[in-house]
Amino acid sequence: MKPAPATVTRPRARTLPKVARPPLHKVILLNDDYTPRDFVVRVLKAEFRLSEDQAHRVMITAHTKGSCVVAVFIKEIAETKANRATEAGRQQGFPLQFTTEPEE
Ligand code: TYC
Repeated sequence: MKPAPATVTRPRARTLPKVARPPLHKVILLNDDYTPRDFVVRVLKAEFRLSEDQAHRVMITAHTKGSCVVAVFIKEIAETKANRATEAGRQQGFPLQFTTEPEE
């Protein structure tokens, strides 16, 4: 009788958890010449739950640089929040604009 071949053991393939994360989308605040600064801050606090301090910084960044990323969310939430915030300005007659774009 031949001896049984030596058992070859290989490390088990490592099972990586495949938890797909949804791609995130940025909400971007755009500067304009007409919307009052304190109104922009108020919308940022109300719609994005930013603190007074965070909202003021985001507003000033958009004011000086032209735009500022406010926050990131899954696509649907980003779009809903951007639309609601833009609509809040429109209701008061301001051209305040929020846009969204996928995060790279
Ligand atoms: N530029 C506006 C002003 O001088 C204020 C402002 C800041 C408007 C940021 C929009 O995203 C904005 N009254």
